[in-house]
Amino acid sequence: MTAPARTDAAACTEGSARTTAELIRAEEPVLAHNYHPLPVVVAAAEGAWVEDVEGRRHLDLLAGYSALNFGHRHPALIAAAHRQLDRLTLTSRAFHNDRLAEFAERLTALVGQDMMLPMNTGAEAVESGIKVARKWAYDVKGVPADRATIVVAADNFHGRTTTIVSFSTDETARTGFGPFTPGFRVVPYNDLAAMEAAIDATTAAVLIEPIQGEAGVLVPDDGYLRGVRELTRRTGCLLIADEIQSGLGRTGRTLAVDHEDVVPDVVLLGKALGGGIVPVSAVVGSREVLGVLKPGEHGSTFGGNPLAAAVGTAVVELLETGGFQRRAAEAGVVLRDGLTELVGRGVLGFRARGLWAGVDIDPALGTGREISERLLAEGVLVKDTHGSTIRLAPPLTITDDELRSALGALEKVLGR
Ligand code: IF1
Repeated sequence: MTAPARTDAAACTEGSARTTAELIRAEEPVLAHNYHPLPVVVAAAEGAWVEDVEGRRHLDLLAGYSALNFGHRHPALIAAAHRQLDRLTLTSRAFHNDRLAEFAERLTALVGQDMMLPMNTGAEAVESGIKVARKWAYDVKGVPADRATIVVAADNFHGRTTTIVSFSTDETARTGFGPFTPGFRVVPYNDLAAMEAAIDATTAAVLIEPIQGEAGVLVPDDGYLRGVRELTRRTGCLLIADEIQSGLGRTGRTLAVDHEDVVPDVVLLGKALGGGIVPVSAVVGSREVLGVLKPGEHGSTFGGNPLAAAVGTAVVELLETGGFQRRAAEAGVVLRDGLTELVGRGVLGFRARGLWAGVDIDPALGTGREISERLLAEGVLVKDTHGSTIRLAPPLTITDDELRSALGALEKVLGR
């Protein structure tokens, strides 16, 4: 794989104190083992490329699980962060800061909603969306106190907090973390009849991923999202779209729900909203819904901080022209065509939308983890999801040539 010239940032890794093996070994006694990372230690990055402590270059096809949609250290985002670092980083929301109004104005306009609630991580946005939906159910819909229910999809992934794993169907994510939060009903994804059967007078909302990321980039049938929108409107409950991974250009549109012209009552955003620099998330929704919050009822020390707002505004600015969305759609054709070539040659099948694909590898060739390790040796970073499925989610800044070379590495690893 021919990598571009080393970045100036990469040069700073020269003479790194310790090797890959030494750094991995050093983590072992002092770092909780909640991950099993690939054996690579990244030290610098730029665009779609990372450089490890040995000076090896790798194409990053994970992009921070879609937190790096604009590539590593996008110049406009880094500049916005530097400008703000030199002025003001945190006030708490006990006081106003001069960055939050513009962030709220431009983000709500970008996604076509009235108001936003700034948080930090995706899970915080999901938790906040759950709290707001329940409060809307009590204050607006008239559901009896503490009786609100929320309908979710099987194989969902919405984060790792105790309440969120309460409605996970992944035993690995749940086991050992009970007791769990009540008030959630799980129905099969992509099944409108099952969803309708689960909705009743207590239902505050339906919470779904427009495309299920961790489940393996599961794209629902055309019309499913419109069907959920029609069903929630008819039954008087909210549609909450978790766009934390699928949003902000990843699928070739600003939001994944845009592919079906669906406008949710609440949109949850995170990951790429922070530009890969700081954690930034948001609950963006209608005035009727977000208007239920009164002072003192919800909050966060860092939510809406001026550094996050400055970076978030720069991210919104990148998306306002539609250029990144169009690029993801165009590059998605290269990705889809390349994967189609590999079907029957080690790839059993794949699901893709924009620059996002879940690729099912023939288990006879190895597990997703083994394929990821072989791709690492070829200079390509990917992450397996479950079984023999790998997820491809490069930065939207990746070039066609870089994408084709990554697909060539996959073809080589498959050896068919
Ligand atoms: C990990 C994957 C997992 C998300 C959606 C909310 C959140 C996420 C649709 C929570 C976060 C991350 C978490 C990270 C790996 C990654 C992930 F789906 F992207 F691959 F785990 F399933 N909604 N997804 O995808 O956002 O609190 O993490 O900011 O936990 O290992 P967060």
